[in-house]
Amino acid sequence: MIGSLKVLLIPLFITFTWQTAFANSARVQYSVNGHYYQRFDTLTTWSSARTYCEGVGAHLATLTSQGENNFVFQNVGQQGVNIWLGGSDANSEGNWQWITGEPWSYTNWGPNQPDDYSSGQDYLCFWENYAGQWDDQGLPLWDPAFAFICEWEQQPTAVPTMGEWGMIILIVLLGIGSVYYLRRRRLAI
Ligand SMILES: [Ca+2]
Ligand SMILES: [Ca+2]
Repeated sequence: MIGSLKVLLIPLFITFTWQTAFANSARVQYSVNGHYYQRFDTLTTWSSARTYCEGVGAHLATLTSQGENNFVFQNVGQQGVNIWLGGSDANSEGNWQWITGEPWSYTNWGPNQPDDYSSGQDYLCFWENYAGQWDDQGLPLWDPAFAFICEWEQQPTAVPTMGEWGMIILIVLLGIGSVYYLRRRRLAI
């Protein structure tokens, strides 16, 4: 009895911990452009974050006006957390571009940024110590893992978030584990 309880409780505990650890923001719509935004708290590199957003029909957030920047930071940003955005100068040092090809006109750099610190920062983020201002971070100096914000230009289809994927995988594992456990028990009898 205690054994079967463990089989049930351990995955539930792991699932709960997973959900708490990756408490993504809600997905919100900005009425001015109709786009949707969500912060994902699974820490990952800029390139992986970009790929993830593309996989869910979005792109890393491109903040092309003060209004969009403020809305996104206030609603899905979080001070104290580093968050990747969809800008880079990896192609040509100092020549910043949005990954969508939108014009690079509005900027909101933090004090003394971008500094390409130690000749090696090519990716855009909300830096944890700034309230909605930008910093350059990432390769080629080092490849840090940050949270990130995806932007959907149209109503997103219902895709599971990373946390929900974790839940789905754990439920499947729980099912397989339970069948295995019960079969072994039956064999033991
Ligand atoms: Ca945008
Ligand atoms: Ca920097």
